[in-house]
Amino acid sequence: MGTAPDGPGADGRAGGAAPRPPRRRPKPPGPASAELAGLCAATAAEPGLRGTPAAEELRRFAALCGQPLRVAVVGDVSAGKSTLVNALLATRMALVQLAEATAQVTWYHHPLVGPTVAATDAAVAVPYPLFPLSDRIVLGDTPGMNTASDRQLVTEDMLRGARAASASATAVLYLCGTNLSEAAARTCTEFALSTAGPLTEGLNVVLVASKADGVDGGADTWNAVEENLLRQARLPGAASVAVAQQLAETARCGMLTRDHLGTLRAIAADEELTAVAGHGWDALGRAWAARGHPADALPPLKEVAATTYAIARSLPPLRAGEVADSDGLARLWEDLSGLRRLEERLSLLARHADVLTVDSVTARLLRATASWDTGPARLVRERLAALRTRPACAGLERSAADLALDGLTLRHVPPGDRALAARALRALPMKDRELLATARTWAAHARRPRRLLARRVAEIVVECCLTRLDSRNRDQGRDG
Ligand SMILES: Nc1nc2c(ncn2[C@@H]2O[C@H](COP(=O)(O)OP(=O)(O)O)[C@@H](O)[C@H]2O)c(=O)[nH]1
Ligand SMILES: [Mg+2]
Repeated sequence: MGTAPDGPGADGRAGGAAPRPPRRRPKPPGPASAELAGLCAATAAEPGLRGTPAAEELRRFAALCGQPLRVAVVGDVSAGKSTLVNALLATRMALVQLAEATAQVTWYHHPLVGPTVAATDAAVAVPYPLFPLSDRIVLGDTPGMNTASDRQLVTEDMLRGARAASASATAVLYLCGTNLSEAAARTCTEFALSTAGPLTEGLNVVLVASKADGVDGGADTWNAVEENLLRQARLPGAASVAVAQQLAETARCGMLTRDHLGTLRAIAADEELTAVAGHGWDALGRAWAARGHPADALPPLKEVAATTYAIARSLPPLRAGEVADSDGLARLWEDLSGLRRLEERLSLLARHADVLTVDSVTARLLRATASWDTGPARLVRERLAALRTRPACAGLERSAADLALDGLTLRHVPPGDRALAARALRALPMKDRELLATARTWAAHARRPRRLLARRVAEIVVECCLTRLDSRNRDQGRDG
């Protein structure tokens, strides 16, 4: 499946704005996930379990623990999931169309990761292409949530981790437009609860205000849309990002040509056309025809731009001579699309893949044990409880607290305090007095009556500062 990729330079097309895919090898989540993988594999090999469905499940969980962060793109039919997947892949792999298209979850992954799933009727894996984040995430395109058929069951099962564990997601991008329906909010909450650990509730959910080019009204509009989604989700750890994915796909996949640029330049050079450029295709089309321009020049631009949002916003930089060629136009549209902000959020989640993976696999494994025999179920529960005390897991709490610093839970804390906490948690250089001041400030935050999660994060920051001070004092004691 999928359309043929458009190679840079093919058909006179521009090279696009796609950053070069990394040559780096895929990065496993981290030491705690590796330890959990070992636990699963060792338990699967126990004499009492060999050959049972529980052993099979454990082996799949073990494989999951070795993969980069598994991110599923979820939302209604035609929300723009496949278009967003193409933009992130920087290649037109996923089939884009108005009707319901995707019948399986398709996992795109670095060729050196694998196999990410056992191919089934519910999921397939595609070890191609290298994409900008391919060393850090495995990306899943999913059937829409509101399909007329049973296809949405495939997505619901994947989110719940109900079918083969290996087909499940560790994080989701939920595409929802400007409003989050009650049903969508419920789906996000269920996913968050079924994958969360003690500190990670909702941190693995990103609400994407998709097709944001349809929302026009100045720079603050997208911010307002993002805030609105966060309020509607009522999920403290969640993040939200507005994205115009079709612009992103056009820019990233080398779809802009010299002809597109020529048409835009003609609009930019004409005051009357410029005045109507942001008012929709009909108004622009009428003015364009009235000025005697060829009728066949506008449709190709409409095809790659969707709405006139990007047309209007491209005109000032064009008139200022800031766009030299179609590559320059692609970079501008990539900026306008908001895709890079979404990639930054994904990179951040990938940096914390260890805790997100351990928490989601643990939560799912615990649920899986409910249908096992008591012996193996108890064994796994005991081993999971012991896992958290291992040295490999020592950094998990700090990692989760660091990620939570960004979210709604800690919005009430001044940004300066949060920045210091982040420095402390990431073990960045800090003077003794800075560590002490940070410990005091956050001890005060911990005493304020807030949600349990906010208090716990504050306590972790304090513990972290005091531990760092303590180890320094001990070092100095030894030196002196
Ligand atoms: N206006 C606008 N339309 C878009 C955007 N992204 C996708 N579309 C259109 O929405 C339709 C469905 O897109 P698709 O990616 O196949 O949606 P999916 O069913 O969620 O995978 C297609 O006609 C796209 O051209 C966007 O950023 N802006
Ligand atoms: Mg699709």
